[in-house]
Amino acid sequence: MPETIAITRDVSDAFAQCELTHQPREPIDVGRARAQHRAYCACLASLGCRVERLPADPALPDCVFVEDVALVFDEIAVMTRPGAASRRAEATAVGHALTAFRALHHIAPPDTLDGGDVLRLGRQVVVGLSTRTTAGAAAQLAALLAPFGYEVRTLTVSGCLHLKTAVTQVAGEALLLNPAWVDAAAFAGYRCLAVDPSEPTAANALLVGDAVIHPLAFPHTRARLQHAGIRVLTVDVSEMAKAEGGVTCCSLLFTAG
Ligand code: CIR
Repeated sequence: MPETIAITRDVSDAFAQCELTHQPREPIDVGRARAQHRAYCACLASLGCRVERLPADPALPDCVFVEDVALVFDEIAVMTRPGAASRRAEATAVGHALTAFRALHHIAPPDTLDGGDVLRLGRQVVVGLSTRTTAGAAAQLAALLAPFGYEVRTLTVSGCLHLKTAVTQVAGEALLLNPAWVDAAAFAGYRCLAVDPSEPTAANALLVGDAVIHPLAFPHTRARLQHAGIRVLTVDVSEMAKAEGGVTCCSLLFTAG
């Protein structure tokens, strides 16, 4: 079995100054966020990942959310040019770490793309068009991936920050989604599980092998996942949630190749 690498980055001293789009600013306990992040890394390690922890940058409030700055495919990595200008400098350290594993390509300006808007389903890549991600970036990604046989399509995201706030993969043929934010009809051939209506932000789950990492805060959706036969490991990410982050956004997972 090829080893799964998990690139992560520690929580910035400036985390409380994170970008916010849909939520009001709430006090963030940076010490607690760090403890939660350590537990998240330990959870990844318990599932067999080799966790690489990049140091935080005190000038980059959102640097813990490494998912948004890069996409790692089996063949290449793509540095994304995040939609929030405050986040673009996050790419330097992550790109440097990725050069050990993949050839790097770049989304060119003026287009922007956040990794949280990219859902990979085998050779199918779904790109959410959001406040962070442009149609031009999706077209650039399609051109970069075409030589490797990936098909890229777009879906408009509304009501939430990223496509993967609304839908993630939770098993080989199963997705978890919030039907208020994304239409299950867009995912023909997949079994679509809905979040519990009382937990609208519960669709962000991280599939690692045959298990799913899911926030502790969503017991009703967790029960739905378990009822569907999915093994769930919970992590407390309450402080990440105050920054509009979830479980996918804190790591980049890929095989060493
Ligand atoms: C932002 O607004 O960019 C950060 N505060 C949260 C990013 C979360 N990323 C993700 O869900 N992929």
